[in-house]
Amino acid sequence: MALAGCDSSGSSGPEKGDDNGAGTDLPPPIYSESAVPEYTLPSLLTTADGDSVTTPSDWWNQRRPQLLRRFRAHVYGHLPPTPPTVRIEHHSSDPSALDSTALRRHVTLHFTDRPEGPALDLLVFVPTEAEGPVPIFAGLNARGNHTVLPSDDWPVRTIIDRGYGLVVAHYGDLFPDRPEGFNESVYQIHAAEHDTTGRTGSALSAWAWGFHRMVDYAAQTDAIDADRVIAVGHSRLGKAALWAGATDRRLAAVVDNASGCGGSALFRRRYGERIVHIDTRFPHWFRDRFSQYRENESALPVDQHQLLALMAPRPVLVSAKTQDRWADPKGMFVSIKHASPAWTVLGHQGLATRTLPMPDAPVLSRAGYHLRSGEHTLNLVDWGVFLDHADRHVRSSDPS
Ligand code: GTR
Repeated sequence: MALAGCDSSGSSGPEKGDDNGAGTDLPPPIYSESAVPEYTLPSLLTTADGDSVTTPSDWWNQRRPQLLRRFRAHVYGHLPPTPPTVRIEHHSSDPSALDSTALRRHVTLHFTDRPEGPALDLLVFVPTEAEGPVPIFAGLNARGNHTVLPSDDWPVRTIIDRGYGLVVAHYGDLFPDRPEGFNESVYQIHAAEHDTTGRTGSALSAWAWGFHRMVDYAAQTDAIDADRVIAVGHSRLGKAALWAGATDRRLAAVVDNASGCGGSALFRRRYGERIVHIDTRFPHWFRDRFSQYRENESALPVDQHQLLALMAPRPVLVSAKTQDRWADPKGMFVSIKHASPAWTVLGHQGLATRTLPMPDAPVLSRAGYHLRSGEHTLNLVDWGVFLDHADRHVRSSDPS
């Protein structure tokens, strides 16, 4: 079956025009629905003991903790420990940024008493017109805080004009994005007491931990409503945002932009990027044991609809792009569709469609899906949809 609305050109694959990863022994990616194998997803609403999950108490007390343990054990590993205190160092504050529509702050979060200890630089924007604490998008960026203001990825003025704040940090402060990055990562805060090799943690867990620290910052900042922090991330940082939302219920919502493999796409479809591709090129993103599922997806005890379900009943928006075959836009849809029963068990509406929506026709239910025409990017069109979803489910706290 062809993927309705999804183009066959353009992707975020390793080598444009040669998605096989030239010069490697990696298998070529599957880009045809007819080549997607038959698969059975691991059950969402059956416990490890075979019991059906029919009540919120079954979910909260049994199934959710089981799923979290499995994602830690097999995919992302453990997060660095929560620091006992987070000290905020204020560097600068400009109350008339963006034509006086925003207060801009630059602060550093310190997690230890050691001046050389790992720290996280935050760039913060809050609307000056706001009455009371504002909801805020929290994001990690891949190119540095200084690149945020002029970039398409972060349309700060639009976000501010819609009444939201924005807090961003550079992901490299948490875990430099290379296999040996563990040695300079936030795992070093507790290196003495923990695994010193990094094999039971991962870069994705360190990045997820960074989102949690942004909630800590929100909780200490009067202008921000710490109960309405929305994690947002693109691509590898979309994977991190999802894992952050799964592991910290203080995050009010998650927006996943093109997270693909290791994010919201189903591993078992094997379409586009597969475990063998991602774990060969980026072994540090995942914990050690994840490698055993290369070309053996069906042995993995979890799949990514279960990751999305860990967000329930909070709002989550999965945003895919038609030309982004490497990230499997249809796999991201099927995943949120199969996650949806978790919202239902918890008394909320899940995904409001059973069929893949047409491009550019976002489904803004509490568990939402958006297929934007175009490539593997994050842009103003995406943000328009994120803000609409947030208006409906975070700002107005719509109970549905
Ligand atoms: C790709 C990777 C994807 C995605 C992307 C990105 O090379 O294969 O999983 O994370 O990078 O983060 O830009």
